[in-house]
Amino acid sequence: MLYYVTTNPGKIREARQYLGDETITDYDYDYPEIQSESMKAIAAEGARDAYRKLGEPVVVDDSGLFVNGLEGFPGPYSSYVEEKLGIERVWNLVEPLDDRTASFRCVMAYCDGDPFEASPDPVDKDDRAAAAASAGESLEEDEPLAVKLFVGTVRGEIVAPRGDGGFGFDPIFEHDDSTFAELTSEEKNALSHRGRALAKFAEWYETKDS
Ligand code: ITT
Repeated sequence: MLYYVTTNPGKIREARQYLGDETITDYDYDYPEIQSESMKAIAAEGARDAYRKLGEPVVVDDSGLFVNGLEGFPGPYSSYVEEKLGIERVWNLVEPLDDRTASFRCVMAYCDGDPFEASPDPVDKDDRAAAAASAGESLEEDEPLAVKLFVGTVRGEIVAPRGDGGFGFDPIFEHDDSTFAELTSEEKNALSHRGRALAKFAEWYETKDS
């Protein structure tokens, strides 16, 4: 069984829709997010931490909204911005801009403790070294647990909120004339950052041990 590690029920709903109920179990664990601007580093360290805690194969999904007219903000700070400002105020910030284009990005990190062929290493070595240094430690000598990363992105535009489906920033993210909140999970998965990352993951996972 594979554990999808998140505190966000919206992510679980979409992962279940894509992978099927029998493939994943949700694991409501708030893994510590390292301070980094790299979503790959955040997801990789999150997956290692969750695997160490659980001892079972895990997937961590770190996602963010990147608004081009705001130089990619909120990006890795998306969760904080959604919580503190809310999507209505994000729309208010973006509305006066000439460039309202944006993208969603999802990085999925898989770890099962096996030394399988990992994503090109060291994606996050600098971040791990910085995190260790700020904690007054040196980077462990041993090889870190292998992590495989899958990235999905989708482009769109920030618009006034529409629709009551989805979650998070979905009501203000428009792609092909619909906001993500106007789509079913299945329709969203067919286009979205998460759906694209899930497709890459599912293809790899199916053949992993063969
Ligand atoms: P976990 O870290 O526990 O998985 P989270 O909600 O904090 O949950 P992220 O850091 O990946 O997850 O998400 C950053 C923000 O982006 C957060 O406010 C989410 O609600 C939002 N978000 C993530 N995926 C989204 C999606 O598909 N559609 C809309 N908003 C999304």
